[in-house]
Amino acid sequence: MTAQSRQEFISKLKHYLTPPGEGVFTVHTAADKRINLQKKIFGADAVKDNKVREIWEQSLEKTLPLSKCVIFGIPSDCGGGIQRGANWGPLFLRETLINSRDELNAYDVGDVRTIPHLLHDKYLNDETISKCRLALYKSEKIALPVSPLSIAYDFAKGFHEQYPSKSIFMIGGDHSVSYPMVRAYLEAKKAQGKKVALVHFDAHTDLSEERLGIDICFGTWTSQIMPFLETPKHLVQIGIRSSGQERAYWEKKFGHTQIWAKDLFDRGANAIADEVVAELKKLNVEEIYISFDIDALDIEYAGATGTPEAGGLSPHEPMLIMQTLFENFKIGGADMVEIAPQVKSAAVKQIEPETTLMVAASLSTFLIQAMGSK
Ligand SMILES: [Mn+2]
Repeated sequence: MTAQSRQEFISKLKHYLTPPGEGVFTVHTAADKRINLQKKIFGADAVKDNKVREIWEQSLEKTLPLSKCVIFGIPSDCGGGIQRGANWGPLFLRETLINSRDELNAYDVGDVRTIPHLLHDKYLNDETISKCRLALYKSEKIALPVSPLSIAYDFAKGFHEQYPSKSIFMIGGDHSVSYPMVRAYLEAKKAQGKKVALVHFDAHTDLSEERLGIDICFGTWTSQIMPFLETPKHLVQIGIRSSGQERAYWEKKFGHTQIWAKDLFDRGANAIADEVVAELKKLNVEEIYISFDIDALDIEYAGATGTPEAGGLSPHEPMLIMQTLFENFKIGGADMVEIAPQVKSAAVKQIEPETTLMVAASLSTFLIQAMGSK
């Protein structure tokens, strides 16, 4: 297969992505947030004169190549399943980011155009693919993917081919959206001959092999990514505390490293960070991908999520671990997933979604700045 040209790549983005904040198919819901975000990115006149798409399309060619790290939204929660609502994560988190900082030093490439009933093209028949191509691309003959995970994979694969030293900060979405991003990242780095590791913050292992017959979803994506790692030791999970199995079961089954929330409290974030760095250095890891499920944090900080869990981390703990990782490795890719701004369980006491969004924004800002700087 011959590599696609830069022009072909950009042309695909115009088809299967949307300007930032437009990936959820709706007119009125959260329109105030979308307008506020687009005014800040494109200017008030662009929004007033209906020029957002035109300016965004030009920016794909002109501005994207200038930024070391790009922001990318996958507003899909089709891979979730306990309490959905993470499809609003990309818009709400971006708006919090842009309201709390003037300069993020990252180009926002936009959102996946999301058909909310679809997950991955491999689950679809030809008739459905044709109909969805007609809906998204106005032609059945445009041979582009139609499901959010398939579009995200095509985008990330093309991005790493076109810009081998740039990084993507992805905002989800339920955790299934990390599968295409991490897979494309691992494949690209393997082709570059780089040794990389995946550091996964989460209350849950996401290591089921299937869930009701579905092999790529929020509860399975990590087990499905495992074959793309050079060794299972290149996966480190941090913050685990809600699992049907003991820690020994998972580590024995997959051969990777798990750090449960309790280990972290017993030994302290500093010691854990040093251990993780030492282990990954021993394995000659050069670069890491950080996948951050907001429910790694305690329910007190992350109530606006599908499965909030007590007994979790305080924001300064993952921050400290990520800072130590960044001092020792390049962060080559990252994501922030499972923020469901319109979800609130009865157990949540604090003001939501503001609390979750502010905490997620501060962790995200660190990751974006880190990726933009080396
Ligand atoms: Mn997860």
